[in-house]
Amino acid sequence: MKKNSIFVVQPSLPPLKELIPYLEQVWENKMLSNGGPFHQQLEDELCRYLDVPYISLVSNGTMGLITALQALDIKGEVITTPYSYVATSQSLMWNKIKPVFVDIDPITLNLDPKKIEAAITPETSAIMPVHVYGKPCDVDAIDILAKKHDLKVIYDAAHAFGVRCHCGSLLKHGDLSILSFHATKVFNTFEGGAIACKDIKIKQKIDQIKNFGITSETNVEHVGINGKMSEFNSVLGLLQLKYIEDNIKKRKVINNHYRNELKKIKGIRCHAYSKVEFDNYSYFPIFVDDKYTLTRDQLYKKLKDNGINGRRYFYPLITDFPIFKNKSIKQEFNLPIAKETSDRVICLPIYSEMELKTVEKVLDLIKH
Ligand code: T4K
Repeated sequence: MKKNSIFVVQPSLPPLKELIPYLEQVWENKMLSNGGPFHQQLEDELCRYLDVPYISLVSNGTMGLITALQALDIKGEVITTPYSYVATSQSLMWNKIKPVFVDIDPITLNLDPKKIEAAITPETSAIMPVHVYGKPCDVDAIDILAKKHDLKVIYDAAHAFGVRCHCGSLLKHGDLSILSFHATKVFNTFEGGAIACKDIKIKQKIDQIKNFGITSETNVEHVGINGKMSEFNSVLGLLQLKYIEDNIKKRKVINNHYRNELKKIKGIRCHAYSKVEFDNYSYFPIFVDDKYTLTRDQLYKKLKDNGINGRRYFYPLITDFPIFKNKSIKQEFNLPIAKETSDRVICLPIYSEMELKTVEKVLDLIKH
């Protein structure tokens, strides 16, 4: 990492001095993992903050996706998006499920519900959409499709911490929603994640699966895994929660400034989707059109050469990685919108402590 470089994100951290009293309690309790008191407290507080009935904490978002698929016994084929981080599809592969890729909607940049039905086969057992950049999928249309075809819906909500749509918490949609608390996310516990669910029986099964499938002191009923969150990460989560609203507010200021200035630049488009009741401003993607003076990659390089490390989330498309082109999942990909989006995107730096002068520097580089 070059000194003075600006990255696509800088993690938000609570004041270090606030961590010490919590750690003293952890030292006192000697409960470091396997569902200690802070783990329980964080689950309770997140249920309240996110307005969901149940939360199961996990060691990271990917583990959450893998565990969720196990908990719902998903097999065969799952319809998903190629425009995401590779973890979405990898969680399917880990469960020996075939990802079936469907194109995205040009406005939401999420799985296009109008194209899902044509991809359903007798082998389809679920849909795994992603709320990319924290912008909601067309959850109502997906709900209707899932009911009609008796499919489960597992939302990859890695980017969508705290997001609310027209009917409240976005995490209430589908059977399960998975959050990532990775360092690069709006809400981080260094590493971590959570599964939000509505059914106590499913929560219990998730909690068993993430703890080696253990159901009692003398019984193991599921092929489980170690996907638990530690007390240290849980403590961090409790502290981060105190600052989340403030951090999101600061991101909003940066988001609005970017938007106001970028709309003046020919050939630069911002994310068009505005149907978010409460946004978390987790990413700031721009799309570089032919009318701009540089290509996407030239602009990406120009920014990088000047110390601004944007990221091309999500380029290449998942379907372009060799692991998704092997025999067992070979299929004809017809993904023009995803391809076009992936070829034009750059995510600009956005984080709560980002200084206005840094925002101005980014804008100046794009303007001139
Ligand atoms: N589903 C979706 C839709 C996801 O986007 C992700 C993860 C997942 C599922 C899986 O969730 P987890 O299992 O990760 O909980 C990053 C993250 O590693 C990944 O969590 C995230 N999505 C993805 C979109 O971005 P990279 O390879 O771009 O990360 P990296 O290390 O290049 O970090 C980006 C920049 O952030 C760095 O240039 C510097 C800065 N940074 C990073 C870290 C880790 C820091 O300043 N401090 C740090 O500690 O994947």
